[in-house]
Amino acid sequence: MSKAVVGIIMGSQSDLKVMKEAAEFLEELKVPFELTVVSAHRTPQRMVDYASSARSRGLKVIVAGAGGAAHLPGMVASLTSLPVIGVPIKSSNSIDGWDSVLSILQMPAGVPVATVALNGAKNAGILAAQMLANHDKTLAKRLDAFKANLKKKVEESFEAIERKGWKNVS
Ligand code: RP5
Repeated sequence: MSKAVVGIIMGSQSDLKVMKEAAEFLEELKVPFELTVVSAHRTPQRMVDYASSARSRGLKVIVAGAGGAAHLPGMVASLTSLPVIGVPIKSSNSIDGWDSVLSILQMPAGVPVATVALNGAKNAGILAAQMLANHDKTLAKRLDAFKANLKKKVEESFEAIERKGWKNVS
């Protein structure tokens, strides 16, 4: 097993159903990562220890997801100079997701969190891989192949509509 270069963390195990999409993407692209639960509110010291040791442990990017009063990504960003990608999660304690989006998005100047869409963990995984690909040509090729496949799927869909008519495609 290679050493993790991405740290995927989340405020609760209940976030895993969303956050696993980041893990699945990184696994697909063969990017070594670690995944764990770190709660800003329930385990604040663990959050401090995790974030402040992240760079020296070899991590290059942190993907942090949380719902409701989502302080984890911003607090982690305050404790490390690694890039932090925040995933707002529509959790059981969330009003409608906006609470989590705004908590993660509206960071003060000097402490950025690259915030993806609500429940957008897959994009967080993609963005983490794209950051790493700046210094990894093999990974850049895998990302190019992923993008080419996105294009191919759209081409197949409009070709099918043109060929069969819109009423005959599902
Ligand atoms: C947040 O509270 C977590 O990130 C999670 O999204 C939410 C609910 O947590 P649980 O009560 O399900 O553990 O801190």
